[in-house]
Amino acid sequence: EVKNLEQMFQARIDNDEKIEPKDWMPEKYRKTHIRQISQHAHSEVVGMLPEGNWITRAPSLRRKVALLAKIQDEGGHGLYLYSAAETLGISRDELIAQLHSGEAKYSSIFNYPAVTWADMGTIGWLVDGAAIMNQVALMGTSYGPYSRAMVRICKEESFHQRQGYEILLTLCNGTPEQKAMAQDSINRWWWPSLMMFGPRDADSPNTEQSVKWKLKRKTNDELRQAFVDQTVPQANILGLTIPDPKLKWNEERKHYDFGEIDWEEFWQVVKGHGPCNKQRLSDRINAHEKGQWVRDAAMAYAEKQANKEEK
Ligand code: FAQ
Repeated sequence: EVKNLEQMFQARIDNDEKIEPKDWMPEKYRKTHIRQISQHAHSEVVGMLPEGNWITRAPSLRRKVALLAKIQDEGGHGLYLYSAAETLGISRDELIAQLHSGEAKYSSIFNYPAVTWADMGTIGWLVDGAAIMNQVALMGTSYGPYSRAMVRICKEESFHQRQGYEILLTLCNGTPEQKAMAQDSINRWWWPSLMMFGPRDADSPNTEQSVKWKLKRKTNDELRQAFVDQTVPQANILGLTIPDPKLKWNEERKHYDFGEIDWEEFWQVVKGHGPCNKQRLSDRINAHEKGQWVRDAAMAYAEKQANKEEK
């Protein structure tokens, strides 16, 4: 019986139909989606922290306004994604508890520190750039609520990316010190950005099944290669050097060849031992606890409204 249902389910996916919350789905499809969508949501929310560090130190009012708007967008993305995960039968409280206990992951990239203003440019350019590469593919994902959330998120991310690139363009056209600050920032963020796409396909336990279910429309290595190909010409316009001596156009493959990622560093960060893992998690837990009064007030208000309606 279940086997039959599974075959029919796979046939719908092969036929490019979207799966909706009330449709029958294999338990593993549900679990895998809760895992990926919630980790994506956690990444957006934790991702507010490195840039939050610079709001009060932005060099002009205009920069401050744009940065503030971008960070607010990230919070919004987290909320859509938590809502999409909730359609799979898990509560937001459970999801947040999984983040706070360390059971659920969030993107490795947000465990690196943002130490100069140039990092605001680089995060927008490289981190949002990598996020867009991944999320444009996810617009075609098979689960309806996730796919639809991606449409708006991608539009907002492209504003974020241009916002970052413009910060770097300004620095690169500025004084030698400003250009050096931009170069230093690229040196620190380049490799962690490539790590955002996850392990090599050969070392990725989830890819094969996720591609079959069209949760993933492209593999980790395919997206990483597309990101490198897209980003190198943008670095050339800035006049910045990508810190990879093996980076070279391969005329036969029509792609850039690039050096090996430090996978030891990647797994250390994923397992919680990166430069900022402990700080990020404790900042999140702190913010959640300090926000208890807001949740209490919202609940009290909702109850009052419900009582009014009854009368
Ligand atoms: N960091 O078998 P796979 C943003 C884990 S963008 C940490 O390949 P999968 C916007 C993986 O979870 C960033 N962990 O896994 C923004 C799995 O562990 P598990 C968020 C990683 O899921 C910009 C294990 O390794 N974007 O926030 C990472 O098929 C600027 C084995 O890996 C998304 O989440 C990593 N980099 O592929 C915000 C996109 N890579 O769960 C603020 C949606 C892998 O079995 C500022 N997610 N792991 O315990 C995806 O596309 C996929 O989940 C991948 C991983 C591609 C990330």
